[in-house]
Amino acid sequence: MATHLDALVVGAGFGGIYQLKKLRDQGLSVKALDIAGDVGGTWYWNRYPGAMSDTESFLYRYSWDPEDLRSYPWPRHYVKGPEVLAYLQHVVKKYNLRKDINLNTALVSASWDDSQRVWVVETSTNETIHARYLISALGLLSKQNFPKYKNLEKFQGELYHTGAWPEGVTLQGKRVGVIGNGSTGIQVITSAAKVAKKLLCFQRSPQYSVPSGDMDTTQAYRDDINTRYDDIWKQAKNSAFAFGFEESTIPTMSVSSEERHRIFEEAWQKGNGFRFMFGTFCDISYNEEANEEAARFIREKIRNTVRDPEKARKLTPTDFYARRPLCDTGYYQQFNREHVDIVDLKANPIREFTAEGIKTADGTVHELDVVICATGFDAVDGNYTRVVIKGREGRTLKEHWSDGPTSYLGVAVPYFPNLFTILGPNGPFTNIPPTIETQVEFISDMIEDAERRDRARAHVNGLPDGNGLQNGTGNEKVNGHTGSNGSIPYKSGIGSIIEASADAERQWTEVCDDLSRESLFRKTDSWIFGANIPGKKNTTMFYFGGLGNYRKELHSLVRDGYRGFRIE
Ligand code: FAD
Ligand code: NA7
Repeated sequence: MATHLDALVVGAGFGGIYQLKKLRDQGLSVKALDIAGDVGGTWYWNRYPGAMSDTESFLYRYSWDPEDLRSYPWPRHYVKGPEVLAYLQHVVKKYNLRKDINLNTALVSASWDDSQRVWVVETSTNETIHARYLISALGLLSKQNFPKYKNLEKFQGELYHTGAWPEGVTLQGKRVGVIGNGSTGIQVITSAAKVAKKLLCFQRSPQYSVPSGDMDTTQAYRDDINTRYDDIWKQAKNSAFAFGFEESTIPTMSVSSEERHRIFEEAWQKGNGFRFMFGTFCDISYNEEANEEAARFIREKIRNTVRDPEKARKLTPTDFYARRPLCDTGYYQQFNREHVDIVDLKANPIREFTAEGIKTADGTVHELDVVICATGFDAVDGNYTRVVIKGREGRTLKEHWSDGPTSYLGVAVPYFPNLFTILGPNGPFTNIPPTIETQVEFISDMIEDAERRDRARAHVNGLPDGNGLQNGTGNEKVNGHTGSNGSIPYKSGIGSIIEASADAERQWTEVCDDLSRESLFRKTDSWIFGANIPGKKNTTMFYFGGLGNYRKELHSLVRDGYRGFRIE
């Protein structure tokens, strides 16, 4: 027997939790499911030592609960992984959401039934769910990238991926190898260096990283943030990256070299990767000369920090400073410890694993007790490739995305009516919670609009009011759940359709393509354009126009009666 819902949310991270709350508050019968054993998404899975957000604490949270915002504690300028997890668990508890979340349950497939206007969802627990709206909050960084090394299975030690870190692991006194030095790698390396007996970093590309500026918060600091919180969110949501600072409008070469150095040094002392890249000057991410100035400043810092010239040489990047900007809590400093070293994989690649450790091309077997893959994620569409989603006329999302993942606004895909993708392809590249809020609120408003039209239609036709109900009174309980306003539950019948047009998707894809054309990010291999996964098409996966402009676009298309959507 199938379960009938108005809406099903898949994923219980920042996105899924808010979406569940929002639609429940609108009175829909809604449930969420997550393959994980608890809520938290990213912060459930990434429990590796050193995990922390690189968005400052005051903006790595929801903005919509003013009381919680001002009272919930965050003792340092950056939230650590377990603190983010505890925060999300707290929100779920506070709003009594857990009863509507099925954990340890994966969405396996979803097919659109055009005659009934429902998504028919099959789960890993053999449940069938009929939902009028399907909202995927699968996360853009949650399908792990686990490189396929020869003889990996022969390794007798412990092997972990940072994105699926089990509880209870200790690195104390062990010989540890870390493959990868992106945002995650530098965090785990900085933490492991302090406890491991030996730490060997298998590095393919050196990275530019700046200090995070993490420190304890003072009461005065917190009071100041609390007083200004409304303005802080307003500024963040209207800025490009939503990291809580004003992005610079000054071209790098428009000031003297002394002034340039002073501005870089000030940002270095203050901390935060996004602030360094986008708060100092306006053109570092697309002007090669500007980029080289910033890169040179960081290279100099690396050379001045790392005492061993050979280690410093290996750690110093020479390519563009054009990946997601990193910040750290003393990454380069760890290489001044005797027991911490680097293997340069470009010069000396990994050949295979052995029972004892990792064998490199020069024939050395690096003996290790633990190998940590900090090798990142199949980002943005990675999670969608693990499930089968079939839209109108049996078209699968995989087919629709055969030339690279696309969507309208990052939230909707033509041929897939009533499917909404939180952080879908070509959404804004920002501090993520404010983008999630923007998308959840847009999706929820659009659903509310469609439901209102449906109720009006039902009223005109003399049918009972309530979410497209054509059968029943509108007051039945579905699986024991009634909407929080006491009305609602979906029973059966033909409901609304919300579908992005193919034209709107094409135009949005062009906008995103154009915006990234000049970016040096596009010329640098990383997950942002899909270049980190062997065989994955290198393509535009983000909107680089900034959150403020994205929100303006949403407002304008809503004013135009949801331009680009068919609402029926
Ligand atoms: P997620 O938190 O990824 O949640 C998605 C959920 O979907 C997961 O729980 C997963 O189990 C579930 N799921 C996936 N497929 C299925 C399926 N088929 N069936 C059922 N459930 C499924 N962003 C920032 O803005 N600032 C930061 O500082 C920052 N730091 C980060 C650090 C790390 C180590 C990582 C990995 C990411 C970081 N991010 C950061 C990005 C982070 O992913 C987002 O900020 C945010 O947590 C995303 O929330 P989400 O709900 O969209 O997705
Ligand atoms: P990233 O940024 O994709 O970094 C992955 C790292 O792993 C990076 O150093 C890669 O080197 C390295 N890597 C990947 N595959 C291999 C193989 N096969 N061999 C050796 N090294 C490899 O992922 P993160 O988890 O650090 O961060 C992702 C985002 O999550 C981050 O931006 C934050 O938003 C949070 P490469 O640079 O490709 O040469």
